[in-house]
Amino acid sequence: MPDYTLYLVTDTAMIGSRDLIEVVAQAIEGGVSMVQLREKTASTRDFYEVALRLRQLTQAKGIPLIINDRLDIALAVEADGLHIGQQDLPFAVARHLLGDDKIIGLSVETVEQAEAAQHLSVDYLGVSPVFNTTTKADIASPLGLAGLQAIASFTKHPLVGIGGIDQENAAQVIQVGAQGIAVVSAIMASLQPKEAAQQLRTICEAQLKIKNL
Ligand code: TZP
Ligand code: MG
Repeated sequence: MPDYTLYLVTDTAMIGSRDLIEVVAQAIEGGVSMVQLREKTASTRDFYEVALRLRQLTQAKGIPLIINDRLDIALAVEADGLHIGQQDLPFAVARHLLGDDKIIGLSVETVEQAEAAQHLSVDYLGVSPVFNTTTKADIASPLGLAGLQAIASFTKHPLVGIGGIDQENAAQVIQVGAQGIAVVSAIMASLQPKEAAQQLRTICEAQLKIKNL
């Protein structure tokens, strides 16, 4: 099973003039265990090229690279997996095209969607959003810790919480049942991505250790 402890989702709008690969490299130094390349405005060529560069970095560091939404890009760069939402390609189509060896994550925004995912061979569910966030537009209302806990009570899939997670609330997300946290701004918007990742990793690891006692 991949290490979901600290899952970084990229956002180039948050890094100013910094180089994306450099920011991600620092975050990996700090303890990011998985990286999702999420590009909502890039051209296909730009998306492909940044994915290739990120592929080299993540491969060298032994960290899984997941591509958001674009199955063609995931295939083209031989990424480790794909993350899809409810409005993206149907899960079964993505699984068929990618095969059983790739990681596929699915976003769920309601308990019903998590129930519907029970019979799917997803690798993990992204529970979205746990808290309020301004990072993503058109977002469902937050599930809160109670919603995440409700999903954790019945799902057979590993859960990764996303949305508004930072150093203040990361511990609770793990406590109520997530295997890890996914963050955008807590790392991408930080001018010290390594330190931000280190703090988050320490918090999550401490909670996972308690849970696994
Ligand atoms: N999907 C659900 S919430 C979200 C995404 C991509 C954005 C999370 O960003 P942040 O900055 O960690 O709240
Ligand atoms: Mg999507």
